[in-house]
Amino acid sequence: MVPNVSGLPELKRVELFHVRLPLQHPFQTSFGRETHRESILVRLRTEEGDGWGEAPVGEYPRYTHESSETAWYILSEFLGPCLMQVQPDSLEDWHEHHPFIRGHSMARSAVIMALMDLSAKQQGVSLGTFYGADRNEAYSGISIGLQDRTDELLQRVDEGLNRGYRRIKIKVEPGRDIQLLEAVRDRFPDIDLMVDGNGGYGETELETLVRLDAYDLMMLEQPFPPSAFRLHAQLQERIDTPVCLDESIETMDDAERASREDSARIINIKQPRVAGPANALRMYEFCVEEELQVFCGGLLETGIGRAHNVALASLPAFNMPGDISESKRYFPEDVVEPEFTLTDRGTLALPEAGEGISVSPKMNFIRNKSVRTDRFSS
Ligand code: OSB
Ligand code: MG
Repeated sequence: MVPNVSGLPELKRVELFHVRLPLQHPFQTSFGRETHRESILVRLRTEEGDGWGEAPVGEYPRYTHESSETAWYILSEFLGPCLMQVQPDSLEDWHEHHPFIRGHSMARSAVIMALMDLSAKQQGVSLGTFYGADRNEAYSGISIGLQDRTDELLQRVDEGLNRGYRRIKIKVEPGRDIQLLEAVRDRFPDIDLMVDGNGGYGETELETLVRLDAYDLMMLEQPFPPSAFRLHAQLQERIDTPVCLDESIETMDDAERASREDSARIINIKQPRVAGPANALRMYEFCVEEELQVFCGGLLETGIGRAHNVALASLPAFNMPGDISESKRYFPEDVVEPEFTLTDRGTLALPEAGEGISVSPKMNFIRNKSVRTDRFSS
């Protein structure tokens, strides 16, 4: 259930940070290669403390139409100044009074995240508890990008398993799929394994994708482009492996369509892609009712977005390990302390007795990594 957010403290200031962090390893998918992570951090300042959110947009509009440039535009031109004018007392208040903006879910999500963080802190509970979690940790898995060589991929899988991750996801693309799975399964016959195509496949590759059914995969994520509901349904009909939709699902209507048309058995829920935690919680409830499995995805977030992901993925139905790994897998240094580290249970845990996001942003480091900042006050 979406928690009741009301009686929010007066906003003194809105601050935006466009950060750029080097990635520990370049991340390559069927849509491109990234060596740095760009993200927009939102800080809502009040006398009672700060609320934080993140739009993990990336430098280029590849995963969705959003990029650091568009999210900066939406947040600095519209949402930031408007927050000061509206002074939202509740989420409904914000929804009613903020300027209507079509799309740009990640920019809008960052604001809703920050309001949720403020509200949880005001009530003295962690975000996970605020959302109805019954545990203080999220099951953790890793997502490994395309590697230049197969032996490098095997090495990365081996490292992840040795580190204690509960399952491995590998990226695939046309021409680099069956041969990768042969190699991984040959070396690691029994591990929990999944693949993600990031929309790189087309109708002509349907037969190849059907052959992936033989590799005992936990799921086959988003092989076809976002709008290809029918194609995903055709594939799902022919394989036992559950199809999971990521890029296809931006709204509740999309989730309903996937359910109605049997395009998938699993929905990858990412708060930024569905315009924030309130919608993510609604989608979670819908999936539970419709007996769709939920999976918590990630977008190479900094510690701030990661804290929001851990909170969501602590909800009971998230019982598959999500794409939520420790800070050091992504960045040499993270923007929060303590950094996220893997527990010996293969989970990411939030500090006990934490409030809201339960981690502290490191202001000097954030300023240092900012390529631009903006602020709005009353
Ligand atoms: O498809 O899940 C994806 C990162 C950027 C864009 C899309 C995706 C990803 C990931 C990273 O797979 C998962 C993570 O944050 O660990
Ligand atoms: Mg994906």
